[in-house]
Amino acid sequence: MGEVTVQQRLPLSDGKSIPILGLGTCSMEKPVKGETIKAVKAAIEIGYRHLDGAFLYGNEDEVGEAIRAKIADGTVKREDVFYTSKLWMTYLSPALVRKGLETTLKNLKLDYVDLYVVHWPMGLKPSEKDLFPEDANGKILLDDVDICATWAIMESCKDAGLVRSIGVSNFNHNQLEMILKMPNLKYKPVCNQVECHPYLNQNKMLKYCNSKNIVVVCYSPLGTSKDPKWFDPENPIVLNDLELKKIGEKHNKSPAQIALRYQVQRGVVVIPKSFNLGRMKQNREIFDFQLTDEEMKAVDGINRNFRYITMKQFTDHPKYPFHDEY
Ligand code: WDT
Repeated sequence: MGEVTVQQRLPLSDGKSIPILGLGTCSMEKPVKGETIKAVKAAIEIGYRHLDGAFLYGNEDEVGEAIRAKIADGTVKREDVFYTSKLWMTYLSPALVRKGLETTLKNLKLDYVDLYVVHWPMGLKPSEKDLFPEDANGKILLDDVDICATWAIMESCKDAGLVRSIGVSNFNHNQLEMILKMPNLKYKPVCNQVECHPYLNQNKMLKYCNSKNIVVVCYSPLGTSKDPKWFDPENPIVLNDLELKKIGEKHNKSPAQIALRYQVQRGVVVIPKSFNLGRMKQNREIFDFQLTDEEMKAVDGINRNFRYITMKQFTDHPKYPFHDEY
């Protein structure tokens, strides 16, 4: 075990690379001031070199403070830490992309991010004040932005040195295909960050992305939180799965560790969120064992194409990504 394996990286199509394990930093459920600083510092201390954040999460100031503190105390250099941020839906129009990124950089007090992704292919009416702008009747204001036009500005942000790599999130394969077919495409998306876990294994998306040299980054690799905002009590619970339990017992590992190992072993980046030191450590103990081919197949076999993050409120959006099969 140790640093060499925890800090294992996958190559990106633009010549850079990404650590295969990252720490999710979304704590919107119950934001506690100072909690993000503490968690991110602890994560860096125990070997995490990849943090996944977003403007949406409202804590990039704390993430930035923690990274800067661990640089100042000599634990890491800036180039050792990989930070991902995401362009929020109200900033998709070409005139606002750069502003979205600059706001993130200002909150972080960093001069670049390693990876910047388009959080969703769906635009919302431009707003610097609301994440979900509404009209007077409380109806959410959608905006049908041309994602290729957004992408062209993402490219210029890379050329300006504000980001090292650019990617997308929650795009279906037709939306990815639209970007790849842009007549003046300068940089391909290096990744597509999508929900992925044993109950939604994304085999088709993974195969498509592999064929295009696009890395799949999987969010909610353990399933998702119980926040009633997006969790229905009827939902299945990945971590209670008997197959994962059974495989775990053979290796003296938890179902969570099996679910994470499954992803890294098939070349997928995982970014489990935890601000609990014990679980942050557990989520990192996945490089000292291997699943057999049969065990990998058995995990594949429990797929049920079950999505937790459906964004049901946006099914009428012209760019809603989940009407298509993948
Ligand atoms: C309310 C607000 C519902 C969670 C936002 C759904 C949720 C994006 C994370 C995220 C959303 C969303 N996260 O990292 O935990 O679907 O945009 O990145 S959301």
